[in-house]
Amino acid sequence: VSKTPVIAIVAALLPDMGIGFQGTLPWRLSKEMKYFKQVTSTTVDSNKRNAVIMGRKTWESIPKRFRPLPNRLNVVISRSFTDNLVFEQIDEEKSFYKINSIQTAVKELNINHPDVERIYIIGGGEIYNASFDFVDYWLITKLQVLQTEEHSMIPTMDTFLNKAKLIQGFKQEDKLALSQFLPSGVELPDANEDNEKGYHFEYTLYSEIK
Ligand code: FOL
Repeated sequence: VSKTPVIAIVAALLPDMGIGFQGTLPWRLSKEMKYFKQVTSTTVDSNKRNAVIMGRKTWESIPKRFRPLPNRLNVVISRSFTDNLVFEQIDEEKSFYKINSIQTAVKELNINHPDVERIYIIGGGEIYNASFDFVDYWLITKLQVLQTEEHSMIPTMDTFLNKAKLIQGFKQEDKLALSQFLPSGVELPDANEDNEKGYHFEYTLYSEIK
């Protein structure tokens, strides 16, 4: 895939690489969601915007009132968006496109959208696992369930990322590198770490091993 804008995966995951259960996120963490929104919306150049690429199931998991995700060019991937209409613009104002493959999506953004500053791949499992080979960065929120004496509340998961591919292809950058990677305006907590609803989480950056 030829590419100009930086392409980054944005994901929140548990230590076992779990990201989802029955088509949705197993947690509802408002601080983490605010970070997701800021990261994917903010650009350095105010005349540009970012694109978010997602699979059809992820699109359907976003509450209707929040989609298309505002201030971002939304691209939804589905194999059933086939035939000759590979790049169909559904609604110009709402900037929601549907495309039949992720490679086509990246290509089309490169060719027809010079106003796109960064491309963020926002899931889900199938899309992430198909993107390892051409993404530059991973913005991973590492979640941990805080253990209490009575019980651990680790949610049931049915969707996972490919850990081997992450470890073999990417290396974790330090905390400073994350703040330098993100446009100013994206707020990071002290030490890039936070807590909410029995979860501890750390915002991290991984870059491709060249
Ligand atoms: N990456 C990270 N770090 N956290 C996530 O929760 C996450 N979620 C997805 C992909 N990557 C992620 C996919 N799931 C919304 C809902 C689900 C979703 C992604 C986005 C959503 O509604 N976002 C709104 C804000 C909603 C709110 O304020 O509660 C948005 O405008 O981004």
